[in-house]
Amino acid sequence: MRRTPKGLRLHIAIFGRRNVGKSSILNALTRQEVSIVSEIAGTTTDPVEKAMELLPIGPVLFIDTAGLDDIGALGEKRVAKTYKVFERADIILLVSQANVWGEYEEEILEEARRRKTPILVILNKTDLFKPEQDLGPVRSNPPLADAPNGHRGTSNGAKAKLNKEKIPYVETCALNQGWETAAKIKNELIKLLPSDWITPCPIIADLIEADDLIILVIPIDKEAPKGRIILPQQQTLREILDKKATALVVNERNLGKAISNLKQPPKIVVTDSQVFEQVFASTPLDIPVTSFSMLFARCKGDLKQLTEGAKRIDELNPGDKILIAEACTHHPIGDDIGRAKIPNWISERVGSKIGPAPDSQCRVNFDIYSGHDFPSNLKQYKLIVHCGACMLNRKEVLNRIYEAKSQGVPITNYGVAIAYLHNKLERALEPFEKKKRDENEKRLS
Ligand SMILES: Nc1nc2c(ncn2[C@@H]2O[C@H](COP(=O)(O)OP(=O)(O)OP(=O)(O)O)[C@@H](O)[C@H]2O)c(=O)[nH]1
Ligand SMILES: [Mg+2]
Repeated sequence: MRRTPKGLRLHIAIFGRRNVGKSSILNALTRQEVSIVSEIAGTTTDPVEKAMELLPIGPVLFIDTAGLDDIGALGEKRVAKTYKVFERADIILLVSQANVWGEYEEEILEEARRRKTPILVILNKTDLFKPEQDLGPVRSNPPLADAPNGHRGTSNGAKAKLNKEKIPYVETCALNQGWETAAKIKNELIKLLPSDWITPCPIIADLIEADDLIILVIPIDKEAPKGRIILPQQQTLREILDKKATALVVNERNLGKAISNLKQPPKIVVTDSQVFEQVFASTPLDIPVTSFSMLFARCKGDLKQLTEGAKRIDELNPGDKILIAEACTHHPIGDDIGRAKIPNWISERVGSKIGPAPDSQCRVNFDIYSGHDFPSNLKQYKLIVHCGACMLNRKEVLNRIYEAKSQGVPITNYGVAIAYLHNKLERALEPFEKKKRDENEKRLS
């Protein structure tokens, strides 16, 4: 189970001020010394990740962060890194010292609200505070100078506030009741599980039926990883098998022959975007065809918005800046799809719009970002072209789409852009349109 890819894990991020016990909570939950714990504020610097199987929830990725009240030039950088973690958190654990509630805690609550991320507050270090200390209402903005520990609010005050706002919380002592702490948190976590975690959206299962035959076209080129097929292809294959349907896996060279050898046409052909053009050309028009990227754009992102984004390619002009965002940090080889092929196709398209002109005048500028690095100022871009994001969880993909939308920048992804650039978007979308039509018909009958 430890091999479940990160993108498929529930991301649970731990936030709070320095020294409140965030790393102790992580260690209690994992029952391991994953993060260094010390009484020195600012012990955790970079986010610490721990993948594990958290029963009964399943594969999760815990992310311990640096305190949001970190100070100094380095502190600022750490806080910025911590903020990045909000983008991929499916659930937020806000740890506060039991008697402390102030601007930092409010800030985390606000961030969770803004992103519609479920949150659980952990009032830790209950052993340090006697009930008689719990007097007076919470102060929402205690001056930091008063409190390395922000000793202003009281846990009663904090609890009253949380109760009033119906924010779930647990009270813990991570120091010497690790097991109890973990049990309390797990109980509450189960109640907060996002619905797309409980019922994940289908990749292909809703487009096919038992006994259908599906052809998957998987080219084995220089970019194919050694000795295996990539995650989206594995996941699609798994769903076909779960559905009790049959998959025929071919490379692009054998597709035509495979189709003509069949007694019945396949229900659908799904291709890797690398050989999109060839596969669309050699699949008879009466057989539905789409790409793995289109399937994933639908289940992981927002197909409608990514489609609208692709259509904006024709509005680009020479000199415009485009952001290419890749989720993984692979070494580009030869004609890399994101670094060479897509930029070339887009440049050609823009070039053809302005007619004969020296190549230098047709150039569109591309910025490439990879990993969790996604620029915060998107307004400088006329378009964002994102990879299929198999390494990111859905939350992070949706967050990026949301960010792009809120800054008014169109966004598309590799697969949708490739379909559009080859003038095949409509055909690639048809299987999804057909499904919608069938559902409507069923509803009306
Ligand atoms: N008394 C008491 N001490 C605790 C409790 N939980 C953690 N501590 C102690 O508080 C100190 C800070 O704990 P950490 O887990 O390192 O806190 P953190 O929030 O990760 O701190 P930074 O990484 O510096 O932001 C350590 O000395 C812990 O042993 C608790 O429930 N009660
Ligand atoms: Mg820590």
